[in-house]
Amino acid sequence: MMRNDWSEHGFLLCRDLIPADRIERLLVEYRATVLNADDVLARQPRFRRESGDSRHPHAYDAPNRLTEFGYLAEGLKNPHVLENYPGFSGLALSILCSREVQDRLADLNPDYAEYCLHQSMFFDFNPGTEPHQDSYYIDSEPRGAMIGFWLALEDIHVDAGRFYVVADSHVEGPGVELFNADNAAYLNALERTMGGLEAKRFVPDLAAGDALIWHGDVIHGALPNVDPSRSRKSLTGHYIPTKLLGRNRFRVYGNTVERTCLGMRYVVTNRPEVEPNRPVAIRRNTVEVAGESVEFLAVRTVGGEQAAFSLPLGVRLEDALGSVT
Ligand SMILES: O=C(O)CCC(=O)C(=O)O
Repeated sequence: MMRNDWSEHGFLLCRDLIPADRIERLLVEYRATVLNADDVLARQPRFRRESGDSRHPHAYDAPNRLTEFGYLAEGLKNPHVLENYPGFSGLALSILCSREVQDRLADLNPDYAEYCLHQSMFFDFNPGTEPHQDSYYIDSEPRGAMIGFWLALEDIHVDAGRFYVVADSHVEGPGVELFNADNAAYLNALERTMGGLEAKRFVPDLAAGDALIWHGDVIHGALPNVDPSRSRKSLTGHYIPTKLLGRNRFRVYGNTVERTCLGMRYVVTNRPEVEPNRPVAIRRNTVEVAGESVEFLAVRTVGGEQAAFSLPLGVRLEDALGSVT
């Protein structure tokens, strides 16, 4: 089977996409700040069947919990808009919105030259991720144009819980009819489907800087971690063509608040109607990243989830970070 054929198999393996020095900068900043954070951060819910939640939780807030080996036990939701960690968010954004990512996305479908980053995740450690399709949780409106992106931030050890995609499952997997099922029923159905698709599970050996890109309907997940001394550092983005709106199973995101980084749109929040997007505090931050002084503007808006981040007016991220192309 050709492993790299986007149109046929629904995913793309990109070796050496992001240079090591940019990943190292992000991890240096992560270890210096976020890993030791004592505030409450937005977490990415695991795709758990036992949650019994018919409305899959959007996110939850929790203080850092470290594993016995000192890794962050729970993944971060939307690391690109952490108001208290603008250096980390800026570096994550500079990767997620990089020219390298933009170019790969633009090549996928002639109808969509430009994409917007709608959601992101950062993992230091991962106990395993149940097989799922992103389009159950986040998709474009009309459906079918959402793209997932997973970047290895270190060489992922075979025992660390490698990420996988199931080739062709965007065509052979369950369709949207299953999307009426609640989260637990959906994940159970997916597991049954996986039985028939096992032979098509592709578990690449990813080194730092390698990435996988997949169609939103492609089934994917991560194998269980079998050696807790192994971290599994990764950065994920979910992108939707700028021409289209985003949506979840319940509603269309008709009113997202967006900003631009390196020429790419990114969503600050898709819930402005819940908490109005009114800045209540603006702070200028200067952080040292790998010996360089990087200046950012942190914007807090009404309500915790409205946390926003942006560069000071007139300062381009390239200028702040040095060349990132
Ligand atoms: O990194 C993981 O294990 C989960 C990520 C994922 O499922 C996603 O990006 O959609």
